[in-house]
Amino acid sequence: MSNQQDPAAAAAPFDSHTAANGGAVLAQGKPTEGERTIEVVAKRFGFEPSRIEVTEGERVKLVVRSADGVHGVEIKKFKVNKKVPRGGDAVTIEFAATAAGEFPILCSEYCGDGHEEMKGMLVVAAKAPQ
Ligand SMILES: [Cu+2]
Repeated sequence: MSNQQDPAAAAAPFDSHTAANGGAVLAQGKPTEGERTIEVVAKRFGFEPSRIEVTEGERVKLVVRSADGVHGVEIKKFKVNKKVPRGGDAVTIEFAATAAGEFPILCSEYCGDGHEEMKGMLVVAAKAPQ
């Protein structure tokens, strides 16, 4: 047992990272304040994850790849509609989740017999009152 004090802790008596980001970081890659990055895989016939949860007011960055052929990502509420090429190249979609609610994520490129069933859900949680 040692009573030695950690010199770094002694030099920094205040916790310098207070909740500037609200602690809501599931993001991958470099953290940008107020932005959430979510990796999505589009495949016949669904999105992975099929349910994406964010908070009202957040800027959302979807990095979408196809696991097979051409697909599309459409979220009408936020005027998102982007083609996802075959071959796995990433497509980046950025938008602000400016309204709370549940919004369908659709495939906007016909991709086969299950195309109509290819749906996800964007869930935007209402911002907690300050
Ligand atoms: Cu599709």
